[in-house]
Amino acid sequence: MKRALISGITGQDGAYLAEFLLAKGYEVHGIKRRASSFNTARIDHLYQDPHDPERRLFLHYGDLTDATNLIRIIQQVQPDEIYNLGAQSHVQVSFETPEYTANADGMGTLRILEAIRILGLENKTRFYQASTSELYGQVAETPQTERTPFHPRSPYGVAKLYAYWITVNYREAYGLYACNGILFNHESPLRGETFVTRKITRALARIHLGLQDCLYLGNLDARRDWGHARDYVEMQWLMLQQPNAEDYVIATGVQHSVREFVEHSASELGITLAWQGTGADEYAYIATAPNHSAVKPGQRVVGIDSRYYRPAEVDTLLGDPSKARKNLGWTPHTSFAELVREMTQRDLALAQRDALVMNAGFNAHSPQE
Ligand code: NDP
Ligand code: GDR
Repeated sequence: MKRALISGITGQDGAYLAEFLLAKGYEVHGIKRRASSFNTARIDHLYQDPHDPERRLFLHYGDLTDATNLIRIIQQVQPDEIYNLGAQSHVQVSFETPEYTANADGMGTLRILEAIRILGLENKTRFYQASTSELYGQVAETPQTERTPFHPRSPYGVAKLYAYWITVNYREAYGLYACNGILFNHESPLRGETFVTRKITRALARIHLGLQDCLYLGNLDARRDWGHARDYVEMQWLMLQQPNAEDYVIATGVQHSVREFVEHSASELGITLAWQGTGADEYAYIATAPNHSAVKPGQRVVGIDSRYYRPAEVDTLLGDPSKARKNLGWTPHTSFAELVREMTQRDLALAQRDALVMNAGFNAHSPQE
């Protein structure tokens, strides 16, 4: 039985990857952080009774900023594969916590690679690094490939640039099977609520049911290549099953703006929007809505809040996944329309649950970004 260790198992990708590897028959170990409240909601459905002798999912307390802890976990687990998905992964937050982001996202990667060496696991353990299209930042060419030069635009992007190169360096210097998946944005119903796609689907569902008044966003014209996380974790695994370690771009090759995402999600709820104004004064109001909706024509439901503008923005990203298609036979299964539909419908179901709870007289307050 193969053994995998996942840092960031409690995150979006960690949850999909753990499920994927368990289905493939792996024994799966994950690193979770100590938090003041439960933080395993995304993997609770995979939970197995710790007393079950057949169980194949194990969680270890740990942190990418703690080398001693990483060495101990890796020594104990002796993994065949390590997936380094753990990170402070929010680009805007990285401007507010740049040193921590560098420590967890940059140095954290080095700590795992060094642990593999210290423990003499160079010939046993394969390493996957969660690299990102944020490396391209101010893009030098479109679409972006494995050969496009990097120009990151945030402390997050710069920390991930270090992680990218240290992964390449350990491959070249010590012969480690170590590779970078340069993944473009990927989303799902498990996406963190403060990333733009989930923020949109969650807010529009709540507005539709009368649980929220308005959705405030930043740059509506940012363009991204959005895929589904479920499709992308398959690729993370495939990259570690090859004869040679190589780096791959993972993307759909299709791009949309934040504004288009808003419009698609609204239309999933039967709502059409109309836009007025420009720049920071732009807003969207209801053009048409179904009779059962809490919103009415003319009502403003999307506005701009300059808090969500970034000190340096990545305006456009579009990936070319030809190498992954050719060498690994990988293609994404989920279209943009299907992704928006799945996310919107899931958030509508969650909002309906909150509405039921509130109508029954209970408190159902939900944090709003
Ligand atoms: P999430 O933010 O959903 O998950 C991040 C995970 O990392 C969580 O489990 C989090 O724990 C954990 N984590 C954060 N800080 C630390 C730390 N110091 N030590 C240990 N664990 C930590 O991210 P995604 O699942 O979306 O992304 C997975 C990886 O892929 C990340 O590295 C991200 O940067 C990268 N990436 C993501 C893309 C995307 O579009 N989703 C695209 C390209 C790259 P907790 O639950 O306790 O917060
Ligand atoms: P990103 O994702 O920065 O691409 O990083 P995010 O969803 O945060 O932003 C995408 C684009 O939308 C614009 N935007 C807003 N973003 C947020 N979060 N909130 C808003 O209100 C808002 N309004 C407009 C942003 O300016 C940006 O242009 C994600 C993360 O998962 C990274 O970890 C990963 O490496 C990259 O994707 C690829």
